[in-house]
Amino acid sequence: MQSLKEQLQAYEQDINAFSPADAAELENYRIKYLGTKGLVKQVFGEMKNVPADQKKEAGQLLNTFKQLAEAKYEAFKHLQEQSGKKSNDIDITLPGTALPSGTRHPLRVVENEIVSIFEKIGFSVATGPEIEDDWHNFTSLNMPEHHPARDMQDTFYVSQNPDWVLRTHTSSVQARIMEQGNLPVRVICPGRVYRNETISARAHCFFHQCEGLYIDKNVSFADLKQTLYYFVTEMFGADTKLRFRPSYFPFTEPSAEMDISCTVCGGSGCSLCKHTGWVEILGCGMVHPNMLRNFDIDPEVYTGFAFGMGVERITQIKYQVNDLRLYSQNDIRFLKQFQSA
Ligand code: 2U9
Repeated sequence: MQSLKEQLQAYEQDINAFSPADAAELENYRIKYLGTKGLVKQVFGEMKNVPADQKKEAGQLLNTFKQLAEAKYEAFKHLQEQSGKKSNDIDITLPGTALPSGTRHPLRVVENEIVSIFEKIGFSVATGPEIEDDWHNFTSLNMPEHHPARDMQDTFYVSQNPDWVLRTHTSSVQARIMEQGNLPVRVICPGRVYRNETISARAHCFFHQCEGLYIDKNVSFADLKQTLYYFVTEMFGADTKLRFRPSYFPFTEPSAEMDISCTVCGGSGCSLCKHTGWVEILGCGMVHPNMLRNFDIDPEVYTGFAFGMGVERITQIKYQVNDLRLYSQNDIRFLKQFQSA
């Protein structure tokens, strides 16, 4: 009986150490232990030699050994079936399922391009709050109490506090920059602005601006023209022509509106340029001396220029998008035409 016990202990150690690398090794295990001439059958054959008073204990030992041998086989068989099943289900040599990649919003594409052009010549990006106070959005920008831009039909006021508005331009950011008093100033201010307009193809209650401000010693109108010339040639191509027309803005003097030669028809006339050959893209001017004084900057020592453009306007010129509502309707057929992320 002792020798039977020792024999079974040795077999059980082998079984516990067994780990088949593949189905062939598992099949060899099955034949060795569970086959018609296997070890389980052999040791059960030994029972005829066990004395009667030890047969019960021997039978228990033999059944435990048999159950261990069978359980080990079933466990590895199930494991191999599962892994075999998985590998049959998926053919890993097939091309992957392309996940649709997103695209950047066209206004973001254009804003990024505008900003990067000015960053290349030393401008830094400045941002500010979209809910602004009266001082930063109007008064500090030379727009006195009864300026028409303050009218309710143009501006969204916050009902909780009449001093607060949804900013009508990103000029408020430039006002905050000037307030800090760190000179020189060379900033580009992109952002969303709000106007109390009826929504249509040509007008919207919010849109996006990029305004720039450069304040230093000896800044001239020539610097403004050269800077904007650099911008339009980078944005619309080296052959782009530009012209300035006198205009008025409360925060600049002199003020001008700048046109570029039509990028669609090259100047011969089309619907984009309304058959004039010229397309207005921005407003600009020298910073009004009152503005500098509003922020304790001596206009006898410092001068500056500023400009402002609508991102939707630049996008319309670049991509012929003629309905402002398309930008906020989340129509994937429109959006997916633009730069992949
Ligand atoms: C400060 C000083 C000067 C910002 C300027 C314009 C001209 C301008 C419009 C163009 C189309 C806004 O998007 S738009 O509707 N802007 O024409 N903006 S000069 O001048 C400033 C701003 C802040 C402290």
